[in-house]
Order: sequence, then structure tokens, then C-alpha cells
Amino acid sequence: MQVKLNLVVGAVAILLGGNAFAQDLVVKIGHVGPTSGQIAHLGKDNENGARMAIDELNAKGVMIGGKKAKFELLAEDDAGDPKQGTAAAQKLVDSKVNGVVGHLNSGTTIPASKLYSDAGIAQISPSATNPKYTRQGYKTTFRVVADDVHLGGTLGKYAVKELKGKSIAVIDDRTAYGQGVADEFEKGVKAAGGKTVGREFTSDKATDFTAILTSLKAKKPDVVFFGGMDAVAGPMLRQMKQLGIDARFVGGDGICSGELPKLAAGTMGEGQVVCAEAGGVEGEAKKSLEDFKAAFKKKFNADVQIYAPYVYDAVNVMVAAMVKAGSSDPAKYLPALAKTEGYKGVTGTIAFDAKGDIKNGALTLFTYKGGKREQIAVVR
Ligand code: ABU
Repeated sequence: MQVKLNLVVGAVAILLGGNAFAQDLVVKIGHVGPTSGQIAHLGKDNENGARMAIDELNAKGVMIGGKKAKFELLAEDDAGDPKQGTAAAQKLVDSKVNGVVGHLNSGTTIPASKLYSDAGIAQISPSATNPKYTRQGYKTTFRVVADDVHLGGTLGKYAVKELKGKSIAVIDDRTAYGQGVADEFEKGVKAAGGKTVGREFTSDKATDFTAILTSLKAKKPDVVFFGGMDAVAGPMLRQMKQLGIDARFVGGDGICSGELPKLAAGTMGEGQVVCAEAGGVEGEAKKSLEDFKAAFKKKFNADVQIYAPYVYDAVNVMVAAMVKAGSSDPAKYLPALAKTEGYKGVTGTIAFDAKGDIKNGALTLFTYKGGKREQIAVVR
């Protein structure tokens, strides 16, 4: 009898390809980011953060409701395009994922959030900073970074008070992120008693900024703020240099990547650029982040660009809620996720407010020297 039972168990294991035992719980985590297009380097950075979390969770062996969980990553590319973003979201909904981490861009995250909300699937964005994302009244939206009100407002005040900007020009890329963060920057400048001398816009696909930069040059700006991503900021810095615009260049998290010096092709002045990542750690907590970055480099042979650690934390905080609830069913673990308090991640301590935003979110101000990102300060 025992021999027969062993044979049956063995046959089931073979049928399952040796990947999962019948009693295992398969947990599907969706990830969406632009792994093609101009900011593919940022999309891949995010996706690798998710991959790292999933691989570690599988190696560790996590029990959910008395079953051993086997985590699967369903990674989708939205190319940073809102239409492709909703198509990717629908694909994940149809695949019955247990949760989603993403998307990277606000312009894709916000429309996709309706689909996840309608399907009751938890979504944690590791990088979309437009405030609207968590202000739609959905119970499924969470964010582990600070938003553009915090980012833009802080940078606006910094441009006036620390950089002593007297003539501040603003450019945005007309995306949900770029336009929003530029608006908040302008409000921050005004709140600090400063003034803006001009506002221009471009697109997230543009490569030639001669017309708008020439128009702003006539206003003799000492600070230029750009609301957009690093793939546009790099060529913009090159063209500012060609046109002889000698101004500090300030931007939000979208330009604050390790890749920016390369994209600016050596035209970035020492300390010329000031940008802010929408998170940050200080003191003893820095070690966990540094350890993560070293392990990431070892695994992927690539440096962290911006948000891989936040994606890693987002996956882990979602799984921690599943463990606590004893279920990977979003309807069951969503209340536990919403009540997350004091979760110690590599990007700091995570707790969510009533909207699903991170409580007490930090910002890290950076500049670039010798082609490398250099931290200025962590502010709250
Ligand atoms: N937060 C900057 C990049 C992503 C976004 O919000 O569009």
C-alpha cells in the first residue's frame, strides 16, 4: 500500500515538472514597467528589483496559510505608454495575478489602477509619484515612495533658498509625472518667495530642444527645472551647453538616475545638477540599502538606477501581508496590507496612510560629481 502511495506521489511530482508539489501554493506577482523604449534602463532596473525579491522568497521558503508558497513573476512591458499600460494590466488581470507591483510611470500607473481596482487586485507602485494615483478612492492602490507634492515642493524651496535662484525657468514633458512635478515645483518656488521667469514644454520623446532653450536663454535663467525623465534630460543638458546656458539644472526623481551622466555625454558640470529620489534612509538603515545594492550588482552585473530597491520592498511588503492574512487572495490580504506598520525594508520603514501612501516619506537630494551621483541630504 505504502509503495503504491509513494509511486502516486512520485508520478504527481514528475507531472508537475519537479517545480511544485501538489500542496504548494502558486502565488503570481505581476510587474509592469517600460522594458523597451527610451527609459528601458529604468524599466529593467525595476523589473530586476522584483526578480531579486521573488528569487529570494522562493529560496527562503515562505509559508502562507500552512502551504509552501511558490512565487512566480509575470513581467510585462508597457513601454511607458498609457495604452500599452492598460493592455498589460488587462493581461495580468486575465492571468489572475495575486498582486501587482508597478507600473513605473504615473502616466501608465493611473489608468491601469482602475483595472486592478475593478478586479480587486492589490497594486503597489514603487515609483509613480503623481498624487492622483492614491487619491481616486480605490482600496487597492499603494505607493512606497513620496509623491510629487513633496518632491516638487521641496525642490522649489531648495532652488530659492539653497541654490539662491533669482531667475528660475521651468520645462516639462507634458506627461502626468512631468507636468505635475513641474507645477508643484513652481508652487514651492513661490512659497519660498522666489519667482519663475518662464515655462516651456516638450514631450517625453523629443530630442531637439533648441527652440524652447533659445526662448528661455533670453530670460537669463540661473536655474532650469525639468519635469521629465533622464532620457530627455541628458540631451537637454547637452543642448544647454551648446547654447551657452550656464544655469543649475534641477529635476525630480525621473532624472535622478545613475545613467544621467552618460545620457548628458560629459556635458554636465560638477554639481550643476540637483535632483531628488522620492525616498531615502539615514544612519544605521543605510547599511541594508548598501547591502542590497551590492547584492543587486553581483546578481545582475548592473548598478541600481533609481527604484529597484523600492520594487524589492514593494514585493516583500505585499508578501508579508499575505503571510499575515494566511492567504494570497487579494480580498483576504488587502486589509493586512493596508494596516502595514513598521515594516523594515531596505528603503526604510514602511507604513501606509489611509490613501495607501507611505507615511513619513523621505526624499534624498543628490548632485553629480565626477560622473557619479553624490548624496547631498535626506529630507522629510
Ligand atoms: N516618479 C518619476 C518617474 C515615474 C513617474 O512618476 O512617472
